[in-house]
Amino acid sequence: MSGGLYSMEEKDFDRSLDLTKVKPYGDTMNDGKTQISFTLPVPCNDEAIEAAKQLLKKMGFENPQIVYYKELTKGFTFFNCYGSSIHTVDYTLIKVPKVESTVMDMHETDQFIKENLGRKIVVVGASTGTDAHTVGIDAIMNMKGYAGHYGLERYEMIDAYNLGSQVTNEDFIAKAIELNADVLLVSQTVTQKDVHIKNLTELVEMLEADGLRNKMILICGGPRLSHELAKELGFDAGFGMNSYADNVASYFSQELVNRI
Ligand code: B12
Repeated sequence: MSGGLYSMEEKDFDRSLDLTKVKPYGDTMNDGKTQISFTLPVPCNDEAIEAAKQLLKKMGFENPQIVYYKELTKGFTFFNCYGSSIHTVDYTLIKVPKVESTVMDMHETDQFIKENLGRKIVVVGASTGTDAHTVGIDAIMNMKGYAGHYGLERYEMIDAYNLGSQVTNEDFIAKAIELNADVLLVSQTVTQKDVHIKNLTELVEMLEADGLRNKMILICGGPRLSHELAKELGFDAGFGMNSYADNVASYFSQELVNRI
């Protein structure tokens, strides 16, 4: 393309996109091409391949193809497959609840806190319950940061305390009281049998019982958490994949100022 003009092919391409009926894109608009992988608990043989194809058809994929398969262990077969989705979604009707704040970098947030709050913000974070995953909470809190975004420990106007992983809700709350925390950050990675819901709900209930829930900004994060779920569980905000210290620090500093 040159000079801002579309070629005939590009015009046709754009015209065939209907945002009320969006489906996966592979080589051409609306071809529905999808790659999917799964494991079936059956031995690795021709019947397994046929079973995988039949399953793909039932899932709504036309022209199912098995492009790779391998025995994982005796009685289990792994598949990589292609197919064309027959299903579409209406993109124009989708509304996703989001954290409402202006994202600032570390220097802007420090400046904002100095000017609008005039004191340091105390933040206590942990991976709670049985959850041993520390990389997520470290990415948000560690001095060195993550993916080019400095962590909260580096902020001049934030006192950040990272308690690590497998911290019980009791110990988490006790530390928050001891440090007079403004903000609590909870990281949850493991979602097996909804253990994250149990940990998060229990924390909210304990804070409410202690009369502390409205005295602190309560935030959770993790790869399978969303702002919508966090709100449902009684948190002020939730952050999922690809979130950084900038996002959460911007949110809680602005929210603290709003609450003055
Ligand atoms: C490393 C790892 C481990 C390490 C953890 C070491 C450590 N010190 O953290 C070890 C080996 C210990 C481990 C153990 C287990 N793991 Co593991 N692990 C992983 C792995 C490979 C990477 C996770 C990670 O570090 N991601 C990188 C970080 C940066 O990403 P993140 O956590 O999403 O964080 C970002 C955001 O989510 C967000 N965020 C996260 N927390 C917070 C908090 C706040 C407040 C905010 C604002 C934002 C935020 O910001 C971060 C930066 O953008 C994943 C698979 C994968 N590739 O994701 C499996 C995975 C998470 N593990 C899994 C499982 C099942 C386990 C075990 C149960 C396995 C077992 N049967 O023993 C155990 C559980 C142990 C326990 N008690 O918790 C599953 C979880 C499935 C599920 N949804 O439940 C995964 C997805 C693997 C899989 N596909 O099955 N694991």
